[in-house]
Amino acid sequence: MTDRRRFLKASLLGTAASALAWGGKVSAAPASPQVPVATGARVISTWDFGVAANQAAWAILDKGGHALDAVEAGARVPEADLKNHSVGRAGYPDRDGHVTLDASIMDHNYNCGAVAAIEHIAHPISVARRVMERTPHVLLVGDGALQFALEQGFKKENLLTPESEQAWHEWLKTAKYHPSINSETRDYGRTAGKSMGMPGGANNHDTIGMLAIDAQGRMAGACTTSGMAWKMRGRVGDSPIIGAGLYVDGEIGGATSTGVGEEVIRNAGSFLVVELMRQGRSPQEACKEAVMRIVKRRPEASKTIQVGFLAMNRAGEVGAYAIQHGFSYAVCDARKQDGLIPSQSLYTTSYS
Ligand code: SD4
Repeated sequence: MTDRRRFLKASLLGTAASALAWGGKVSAAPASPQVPVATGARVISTWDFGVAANQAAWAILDKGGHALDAVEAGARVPEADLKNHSVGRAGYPDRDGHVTLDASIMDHNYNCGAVAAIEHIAHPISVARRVMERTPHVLLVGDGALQFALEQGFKKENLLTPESEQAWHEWLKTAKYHPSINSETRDYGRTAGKSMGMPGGANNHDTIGMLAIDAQGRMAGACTTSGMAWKMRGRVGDSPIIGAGLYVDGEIGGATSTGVGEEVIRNAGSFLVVELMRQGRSPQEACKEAVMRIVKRRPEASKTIQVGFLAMNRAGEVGAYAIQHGFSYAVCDARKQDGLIPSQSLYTTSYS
């Protein structure tokens, strides 16, 4: 029996069992559109650093590997990159100088795991996977997440590099928290970083969100970040919140987000994108609608913040949309391994 047939059978049995248990009727879920399953593997990621991440994921997908292994391997690339100050090791710290990381991972069968505000561990995505596979829980935070990681054999290290520490000291001179829109160092970036006194106008946010579909049609997603630079101690963004920064439904597709996490959490953003796809929207239409809900609810705030969504349905169709110009995403499949695409956005010119 294929994975999908086994899953369908299990969920039908599960639904029937719970209906019997409480003696009531199960209200019908909205009908899923008949989206055909993709015929080949594909992986997509947020931002330009997604190109390298995709290549690591592709090395697994190309050999017929599992989408879950692919997104984990891909997400580890920016986590290890010392030049990347928004993910993993060398991530910019909070306003008190602590590097705290958030990550989540999800497969096509609603299995998911996450860690939030974890310190001293360079690969939170792999800890998130262990939470998923080796605990009865979905989310571990702070010291508890660290304790679990150490028990699992992860290495404790200092994640604050001299460069990040210097950037933090620069920031302390004004100590103003104004999330910038995009990274200046990105191909499609802008210059807001400079106003924060960061060396070279370095960015204060950019998360990697990845979605993959493998040769067997299984989907998985991963999301990992150091969150907003100079955030309050203990602040957690959307990235480790299943349904906000990441959501995967093997029947429909997946979505992930980048940008100001508070706005994404308020709108259960990635879950919303997947539900819109369930109702028949294309990934592109679903991402646009999710962005427009944020804009509609907070029209003034949305002029100065960035939020971007990236989605792929189980047919392998891809879409993205952002509030501000400058968001990009990388697509990799058998035809092309290094594609980088500028996302459509509401505003096409800069506000800053
Ligand atoms: C957060 N969404 O912590 C993350 C940050 C981010 O692009 O995506 N930046 O809110």
